[in-house]
Amino acid sequence: MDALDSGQKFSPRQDDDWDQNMEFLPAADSQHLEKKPGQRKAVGLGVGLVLAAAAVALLTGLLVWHYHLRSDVRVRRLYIGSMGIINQRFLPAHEDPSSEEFTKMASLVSQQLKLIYSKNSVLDKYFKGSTVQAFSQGENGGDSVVAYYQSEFDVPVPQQDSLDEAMESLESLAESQRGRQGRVLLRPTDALTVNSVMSRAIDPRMTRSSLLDRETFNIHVSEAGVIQSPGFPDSPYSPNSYLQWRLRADPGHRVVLDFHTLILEDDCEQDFIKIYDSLAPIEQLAMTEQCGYPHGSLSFLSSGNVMLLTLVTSGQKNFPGFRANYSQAPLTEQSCGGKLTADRGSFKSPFFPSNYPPQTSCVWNIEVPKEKFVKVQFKKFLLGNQSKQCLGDYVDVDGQRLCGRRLNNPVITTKSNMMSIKFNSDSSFVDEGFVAEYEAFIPTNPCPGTFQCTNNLCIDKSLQCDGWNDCSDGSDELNCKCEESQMQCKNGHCKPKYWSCDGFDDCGDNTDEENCVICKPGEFSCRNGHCIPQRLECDGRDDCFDGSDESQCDRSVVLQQCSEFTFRCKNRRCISKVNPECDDKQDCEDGSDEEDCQCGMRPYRTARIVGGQASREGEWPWQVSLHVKGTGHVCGASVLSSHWLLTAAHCVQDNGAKKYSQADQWQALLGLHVQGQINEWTVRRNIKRIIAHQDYNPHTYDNDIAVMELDTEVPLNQNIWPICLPSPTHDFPAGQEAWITGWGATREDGMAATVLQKAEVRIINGTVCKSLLGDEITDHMLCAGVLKGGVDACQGDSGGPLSVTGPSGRVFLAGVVSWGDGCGRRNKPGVYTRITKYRGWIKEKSGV
Ligand code: 4AZ
Repeated sequence: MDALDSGQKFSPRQDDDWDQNMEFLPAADSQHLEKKPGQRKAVGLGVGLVLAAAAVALLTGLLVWHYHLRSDVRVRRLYIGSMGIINQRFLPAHEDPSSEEFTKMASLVSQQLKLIYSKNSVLDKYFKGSTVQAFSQGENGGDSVVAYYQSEFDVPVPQQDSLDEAMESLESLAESQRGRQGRVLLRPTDALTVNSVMSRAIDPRMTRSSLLDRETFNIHVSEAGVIQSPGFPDSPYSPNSYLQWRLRADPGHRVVLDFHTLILEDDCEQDFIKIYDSLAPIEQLAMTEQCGYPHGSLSFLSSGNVMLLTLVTSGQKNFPGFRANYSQAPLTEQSCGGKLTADRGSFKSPFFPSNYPPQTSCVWNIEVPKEKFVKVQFKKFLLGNQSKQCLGDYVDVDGQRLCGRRLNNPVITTKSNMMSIKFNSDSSFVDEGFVAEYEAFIPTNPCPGTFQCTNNLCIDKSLQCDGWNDCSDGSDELNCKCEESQMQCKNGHCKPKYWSCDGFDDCGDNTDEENCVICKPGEFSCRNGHCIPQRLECDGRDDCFDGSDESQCDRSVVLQQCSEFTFRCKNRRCISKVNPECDDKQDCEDGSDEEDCQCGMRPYRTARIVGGQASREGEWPWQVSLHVKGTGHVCGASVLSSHWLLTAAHCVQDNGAKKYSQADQWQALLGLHVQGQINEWTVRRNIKRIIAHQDYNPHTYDNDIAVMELDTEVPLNQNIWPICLPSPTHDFPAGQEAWITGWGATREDGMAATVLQKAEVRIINGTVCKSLLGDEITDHMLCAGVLKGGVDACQGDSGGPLSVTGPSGRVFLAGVVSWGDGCGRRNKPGVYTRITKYRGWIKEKSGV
C-alpha cells in the first residue's frame, strides 16, 4: 500500500441519523400576515431574516456539537516516525520494499511499535496499525538501522491533543531508557533493540484526498547527478501529485542538494517543496519549505546520510518545477569552530552561503594578547525565524544569544582578551547562516585615527555626520551640527534639505516627511495641490479634478479630462487608476489596459552589477547579452518580443574603427545564464537592424535608447520572455524597489561577471538625483541606486534592464542602464533611460 494513501479525514461513526433529524424551520406563511403592503413587505423580510439567522445558528450549533462535543466522532490521525535499531545489520536489500529482508524487518518494526503503543493507555486505545516505508543505514555504519514508518490512529476529536502528547512522550521515554544499560525500549523476545523513536502528525497538505498521482524515487548520491520534476523543462509539473525523492549517501557522508531552478506557484497552500533531514516526512526534521520563486540560497545539506525531497501540487496553476544537482560530502568536511589567536580574522557558519545543516554545533574560542580586548562584527546574519529565547538556531557570544534574520547591533565587544562564540542549529528549518569578522583592540585607544562608535566599531572620520548610519547603531550621526544646506531630523541626524517631503523616510524617524502637506487633518491632498475631504477618496467621482483621489482604489473611474497622471485607453478616454496596464483587472471600458500583456511574467506564472549576487537560471528571461563578434559581451539588452530587443544608444555608437552602429557587428545571446556556457536554453541571433534614437546626445547621454531587430524570430519560452513596457503615465515612485541585472563589472574598474548578477536598488527622486549628480540629469533619465553606496550597475551592464515588479507580479521595464559617476559610490546613484518617455517612440520604430 502506498503509505500516504490515507489521510486525516473525518469518518463519522454511529451517528448517521443526525442530519436526517435536523429540519429547517418552516418559512413564514405570508397569507397569515395581514399588514399594509409596504409594512408587510418589511415585516415579512424581517421575519424571514430572523428565521434564516435562527436556522444558520442552529445548524452551526449542531455542527459544533457534532464535531467537537460528541465524544464518539472519530478522526483518522497519521503519524510519521523513525526508529533507531542498534542490534540489526543494515543490508542493501533493506532498500527494496519487495525483498524478503525488507518484509521481515518491517514486520519486526510493526510488532515493536505495537508493543510500544500498548504500554501507553491513550496510544493503545486508538492504535489501528503501522506500515514501514523505508530503512536506512544508522550513523554508526552497518551495525544499526533506522526504520521509517507511518502509524495510524482512530481518535475521538476531543482526544487528539492527548494523542499528540502521548506520541511525543515516547521520544523522552526512549531518551531516558537509552542511558540505562540493557534497559532499552520495551524489548520483546529476540526482537529489536531500539535506541530512539521520533514521530509527529503528518503535514495535512500531504494527505489531501485529491493527491492521486503518488510516486517515490530512490536515489544514491555517492555519484553526483541531477533530479528534476517530471516534464521539466518542457512542460509544467502535473497537478494533484505527491512526489518524493529519497536520497541516500554513503555512511559518514551527508547529502548535498543544490537547486539550479525552482519555479512553483506562489501559494504554498497549493504547491510546495519540502525537504527533510530524514527519509520520511517527519515534521520536526523539516529543513525547509519553498514555493513561488525564492531569492535566497537553495543549496541544502543533511546532518546525516539521508535526505527527503517532497513535491506536492494542487489541481490548479502548474509551473515549470525544479532541477537540482545532488552529491555527497564527507561529514568531516568543513568541520567548524576552533581556536583563533591572530589579531584579526573571520569565521562563518558551516558551508556558508549554502544553508547550514541541521543539528550542527561549533565553538570558536578567540584569544588575543593579554592587553587587548576583542570585538566581533556580524557582516551577514540569517538564522531563520526569530524565537523568543533563541531556542532554535542561534549564535551565543559569551553567554549572549543572538538569533533571527536581523541584528539590532551587529557588533559585540568583550572586556577581556578572550571571546567564545558558539553556533547551534536545531533539528529543523535551516538558513544561510552568518559571516563574522573579529579584531583585537587596545582598550585605551580602540580607534586610532578613526571615529569610535558607541558599539566600539571604528569608522573613517569623514563618515561622521554625513547623514548615513555607518556605525549601525547610529552613533556617528548623533549630536551633529547641521550645516546651512541640511535639515535637522528629530532624532538628531542631519540630512540634505532637499530630501524633505520627497515621499521617502530619509531621517529614519520620518520627520523629514512630516508637515509636508498643506491640507488639514481629515483632508486628502490631491496631486494638483487641492485639498478635499478625506471621505471623498475612492467614492467613484473625480473630486480632485486630476483623478488622484481615485487613483489608488480598487475600481477605476472614467474621467472627464486626461492628465499626465492618467491612463489613456484605446478609445481615448482616460481612467483614474494608477498603473492599470496588465494588472489582470479590466479597467478601460474597451479592455485595452489588458491587451498585449504576454510579458513580464516569469513563465507559466498565472499570477555586472556592484554589490549584487548571482541569479538563477530563468530568473530574468528578458535579459539579453549583446556580443560584438570577435570581442564577446559588451552590453545588455531586454527582450520586447520574439523579434525586437531594447538597449542603450551609447552601446551602438561607432567608436573610431569600431563600427558598433552596424548591425552585422553584433550577435545577441538570449536565454544565457553564464558567459561562455551555451546550453540548451541559449539562442544566438544575428541582428538585422539597429535603430538608435534620432536625438541621442553622446555628450549628455540624453535619449540613450535604441531598438534592435533580430534576423529571425526567437521562440518564447521559460528562459526567453518579453518584459512589459510601461505606459507613458506609469508611475514609478521614489523609494520603489527595482532590480538591475547584467554581466558587467562587479566593481569600478573591475572584472566582468560570468554568472548573470542581480541587485536590488530603489528609485530615487528626480530633484534629489539632480542635486547629487548635477543638471545633466534630464527628464528623460531616471535615477536608481542605494545612496549609501556599494550597489550599482557598472561597465558592461549598459543597455540592460532596470525592472520593477507590479502588484500583480508582472515585471515592467522602468529604465535602461545608461551612465553614472563611477560605480557604487556613495551618493552617486546610477542613471537610467526613463522608458515611460519613449513608449510612443518604441511603438513607432518596432511596432511593439
Ligand atoms: C558603463 O560604463 C556604466 N554606475 C554603466 C552604468 C554605470 C556606470 C558606468 C552606473 O557602462
